[in-house]
Amino acid sequence: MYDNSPIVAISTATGKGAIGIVRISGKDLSILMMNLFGKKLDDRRVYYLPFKNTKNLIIDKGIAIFFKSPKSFTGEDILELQCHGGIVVIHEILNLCIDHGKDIGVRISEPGEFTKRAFLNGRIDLAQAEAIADIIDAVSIEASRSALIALSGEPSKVINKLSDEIIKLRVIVEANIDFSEEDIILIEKDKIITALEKISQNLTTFIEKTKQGITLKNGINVVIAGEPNVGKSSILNALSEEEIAIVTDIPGTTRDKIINEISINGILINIIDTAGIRESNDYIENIGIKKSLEEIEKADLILLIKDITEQKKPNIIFPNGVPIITVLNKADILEKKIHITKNDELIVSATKKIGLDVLRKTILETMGLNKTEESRWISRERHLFCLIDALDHIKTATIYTLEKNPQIDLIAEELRLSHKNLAKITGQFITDDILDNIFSKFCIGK
Ligand SMILES: Nc1nc2c(ncn2[C@@H]2O[C@H](COP(=O)(O)OP(=O)(O)OP(=O)(O)O)[C@@H](O)[C@H]2O)c(=O)[nH]1
Ligand SMILES: [Mg+2]
Repeated sequence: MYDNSPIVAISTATGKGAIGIVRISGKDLSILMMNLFGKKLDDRRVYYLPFKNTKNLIIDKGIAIFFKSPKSFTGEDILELQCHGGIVVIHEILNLCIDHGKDIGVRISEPGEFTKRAFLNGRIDLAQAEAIADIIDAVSIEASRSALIALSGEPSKVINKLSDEIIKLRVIVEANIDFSEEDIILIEKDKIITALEKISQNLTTFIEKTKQGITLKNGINVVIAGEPNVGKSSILNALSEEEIAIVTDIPGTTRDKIINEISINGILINIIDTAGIRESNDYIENIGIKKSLEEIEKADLILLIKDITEQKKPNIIFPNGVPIITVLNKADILEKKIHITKNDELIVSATKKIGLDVLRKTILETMGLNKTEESRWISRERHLFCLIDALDHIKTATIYTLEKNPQIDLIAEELRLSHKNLAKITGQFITDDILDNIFSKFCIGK
């Protein structure tokens, strides 16, 4: 049970602004409206009214809009007051809402409480609620667009479809619990295996999309690595279209890691330039090299830069599973016209700005984000963990089904657990502490 007393909050950002919005949500706001305006406002009508405090002093004049339950964001009555955006004014409006709302127990909302109510009242599911925070937190235009797709409920539709498939299969499996083992082997085994494989495939595809969605949310960490003097900092500068890092012909110029955020096709990329890796006796340079190796370990993608005129095999151990794009720099010296070698190495010139578009495109392609897909949505690690668990249970169910004498109750239990994990994403199955954890990260007033 949650405390469902009426809540109020300033919904606009802190600080001075042209307008400020105070929002109140509660089961029934009739008494509050009577206290504030001496009348009940009609649903979804725009009013221009004085906002008076309990001593009848006009604090401001502004717009009031009432959204009647259940057709409102929270599913409760909502009253929205738009006033001038002065810091003092807006706080006074907040206070007068609390004073006028004493009779019905109006209190200041907790972070994310409006959205939490929208979820608890069935206006949106949990994945959609999270998408609202993701729109607010979006770090790139693509992240914001994809969060909007998540808010529209597209990923939830896929999850619900997958859940339906699992439930259907559970019904088939459980219908066999009363039969003998031989019966199931004869009648249903192939059907169950086919259905499990299909669900497994669909889950795997969904997991891939979710990984991309997480990348969209967080941005891609691209680490530029290689030997000293190959042009790593020059590539950082060229991709940033700004002279950020110091470039000299002295090997060992860069020591500290240098991070810059760029956008490729609206997607956030954190480019990290690091110290060139080599055997060195220089104390400071060695600290830089250690930092480089740490960054390489954490990278989503590595750009391995080589000097095209003196290609050496760099003495770097790269982590497993992290994609690497090999870039042969200083192509202008050789006057090469091609952009990609037989070994998929990109040929560029940082100083002459040759091959940079191909490099940008390859970065997105390698991360699976090259196409502007209509159905790309933002995602969270929480969803990924639930999906991986859901897939694990389907795999275990498959192993049980393939056994010589399958135990129906074990298969049914695995299907139940798989479904439960999917239900966690949309919030049909969720514990209070997980909910609190999700909504506590929202801003106040949302
Ligand atoms: N001709 C040519 N020279 C380049 C190119 N890119 C970089 N250079 C030169 O190569 C030298 C080293 O460039 P940096 O960008 O500092 O190389 P780095 O890999 O960051 O070097 P460290 O920080 O020492 O590891 C500089 O003199 C650059 O001007 C290129 O595309 N063509
Ligand atoms: Mg450098």
